[in-house]
Amino acid sequence: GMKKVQIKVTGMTCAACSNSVEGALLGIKGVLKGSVSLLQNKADVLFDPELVKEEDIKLAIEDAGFDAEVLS
Ligand code: 9UX
Repeated sequence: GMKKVQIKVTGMTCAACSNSVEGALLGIKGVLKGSVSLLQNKADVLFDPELVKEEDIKLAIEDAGFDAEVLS
């Protein structure tokens, strides 16, 4: 089944930042949905745990240039 994870994302200062995080999330094989809140410094991600791990999602956000911490 699918899993959800909430990730704290820091370093986003504008809507283009949150859009690029969202693009990075949606570019990961195994991520079905990714919505990023600039104001709440959060990303909600729906993913297939058979294809991708929470840690990989965190690393993809960091590769996009932001700090990320898995919350749940
Ligand atoms: Mo504009 Mo957001 O450079 O980094 S995309 S502040």
